[in-house]
Amino acid sequence: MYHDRALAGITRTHGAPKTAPQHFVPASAPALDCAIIVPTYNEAGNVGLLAKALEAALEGWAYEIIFVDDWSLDGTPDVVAAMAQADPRIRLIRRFGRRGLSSAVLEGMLASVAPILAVIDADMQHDEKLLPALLDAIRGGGADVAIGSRYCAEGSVGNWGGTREAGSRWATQLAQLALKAPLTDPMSGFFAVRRDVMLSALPRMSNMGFKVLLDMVASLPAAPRVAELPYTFRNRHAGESKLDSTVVIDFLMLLIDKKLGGRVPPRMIMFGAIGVLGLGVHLSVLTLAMALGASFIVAQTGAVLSAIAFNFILNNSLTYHDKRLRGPAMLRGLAIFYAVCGLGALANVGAGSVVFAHDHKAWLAGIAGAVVGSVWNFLISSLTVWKKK
Ligand SMILES: Nc1nc2c(ncn2[C@@H]2O[C@H](COP(=O)(O)OP(=O)(O)OP(=O)(O)O)[C@@H](O)[C@H]2O)c(=O)[nH]1
Ligand SMILES: [Mg+2]
Repeated sequence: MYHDRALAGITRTHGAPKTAPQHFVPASAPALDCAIIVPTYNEAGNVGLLAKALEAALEGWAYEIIFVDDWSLDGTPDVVAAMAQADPRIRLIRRFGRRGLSSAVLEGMLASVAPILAVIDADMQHDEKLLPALLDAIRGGGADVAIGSRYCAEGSVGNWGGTREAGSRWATQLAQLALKAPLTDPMSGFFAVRRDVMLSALPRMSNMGFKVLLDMVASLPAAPRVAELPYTFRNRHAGESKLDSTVVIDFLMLLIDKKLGGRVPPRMIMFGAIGVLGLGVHLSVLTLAMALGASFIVAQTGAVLSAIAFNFILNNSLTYHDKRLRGPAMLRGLAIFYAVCGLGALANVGAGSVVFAHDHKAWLAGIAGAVVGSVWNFLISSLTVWKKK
């Protein structure tokens, strides 16, 4: 029998056997106290230093370090593989054709049977000397989640620029919207969690973007007992940051997903919001073209074509930034998007006509047509234009 109810639930959903073999007799003491999950993308210059620092910090703990690498091309997997050959406590998971910090961390966690799971960045920005205190907070039974915080007590973001610090504080405030209990640093990438607690959050996690702690805590069935311990964020040791402007989009989509309880895909909300902006573009082009003396047919055609192109460009760089089309693929995508939206307009008129025939309310028929057309555009374009990955 599985003793872990959350795991048993997940296993059943995916059709695995309901009972485990009975003949295995577990050793009295667990072989592992904890697993340290390290997501990596092009961190060849950091992983060796981190492994050494973790070895020193975790003296006395039975641990494993799981590096989860998304096919780095700078040699990171080779460095980790060499370390894993020399030290059986080090493991490597490689993922091909995929990127994503949150999903990498989760897959690393799921690959371990250790009762406590911790996460630390590869670039030495997190103070590994805090790890024993984080792990102890959980092992002692006082906390379900223990977080290294830059914003509590004497914690600090180190020498960040003003803009990044302001952005992080703003996001931290906004993140509270999705949480049942406030956290001083919900955006922290440095934390430890009891394995069964993580598993109980898993079915409701959005699993997207950079913010795995926020996603996990917001997905727990009940507010967890949290320990927040201060540390000072250090400068990246080697390599480049993977943070770019798209993390803001991912963050907003994560918040939307949490606030709506996962009922409406956040991409659909984003697609709809861009559609509303597109309406503004449509009306502006129409007005301008008519003011310049164009006939209605010409002005309206120009407005439709511009609004569709506007929607395509914004959706390509925001809603689907993780599947962004570039170069010739982008032109091909735009052509398909025009075709999808053309059919969407037919669906719009068809649905509107049905409602109008039934109700004779033009505004209701107009809204019904627009909703059907927009949902069509979203669903079909996600299956045709931005389908890969
Ligand atoms: N597996 C995997 N790891 C990633 C991915 N993106 C980032 N990482 C790792 O996640 C950790 C955090 O990424 P960073 O780029 O350091 O992000 P950050 O610390 O918020 O930003 P900086 O302060 O600029 O370093 C690092 O260990 C990265 O190598 C990814 O797509 N897949
Ligand atoms: Mg970093």
